[in-house]
Amino acid sequence: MLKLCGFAMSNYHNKVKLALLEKNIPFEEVLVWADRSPALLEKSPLGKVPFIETEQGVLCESQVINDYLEAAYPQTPLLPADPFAAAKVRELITFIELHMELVARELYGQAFFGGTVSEETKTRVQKQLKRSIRAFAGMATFSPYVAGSEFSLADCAALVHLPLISMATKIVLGEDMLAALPVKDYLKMLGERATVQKVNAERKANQALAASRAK
Ligand SMILES: N[C@@H](CCC(=O)N[C@@H](CS)C(=O)NCC(=O)O)C(=O)O
Repeated sequence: MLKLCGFAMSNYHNKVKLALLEKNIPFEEVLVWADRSPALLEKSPLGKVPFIETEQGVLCESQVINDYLEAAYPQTPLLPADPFAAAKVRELITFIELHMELVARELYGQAFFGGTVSEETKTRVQKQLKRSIRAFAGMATFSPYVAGSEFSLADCAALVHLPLISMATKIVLGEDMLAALPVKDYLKMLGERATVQKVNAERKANQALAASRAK
């Protein structure tokens, strides 16, 4: 059976987990912390999670994994059949991750892990996010899903990344930079799905486990 390896506090882990659940693909979840151990580096060259283990071998990078799942398990498609429409969904995912989450990630040390971020970094991140979020606002439809009328892989990404971007910018920069978008209503709507409830409940349990390990 396919194994999803990582920890449920990770947004990228949960992006893949949500796709697996939505597509109803049987999988086993294996707890792997991003500890940069030789065993992890053998499976995931940068020591990042998630990765999956398949009968053919190991795959890392969440979007590569979700694209593989989409191709290998065509049931319950999470991308439109039309190639251009599918590319538009992927375009949105790239925007959310490359231009928003990866930028906001520079704030996580201060926002969530008791660190500090320099004023120079805060200024740079705020400027970049302002530009990216303005672009995202013109691309995301929230009608009702982030890329249109159907639940898609873009929702698997948006569900896990948008709350972190909101929280990190609010805590570190003093303003939720997504506040002008209908993100709260969107997340509430997604929260009605059983798959999302499972992902969120297991994220909280993993957060508690991580906190108890840190003591
Ligand atoms: N581009 C990667 C990002 C994965 C990622 O950053 N994972 C984090 C956890 S949320 C991680 O493993 N961090 C540990 C590290 O960077 O050493 C993906 O899409 O899978």
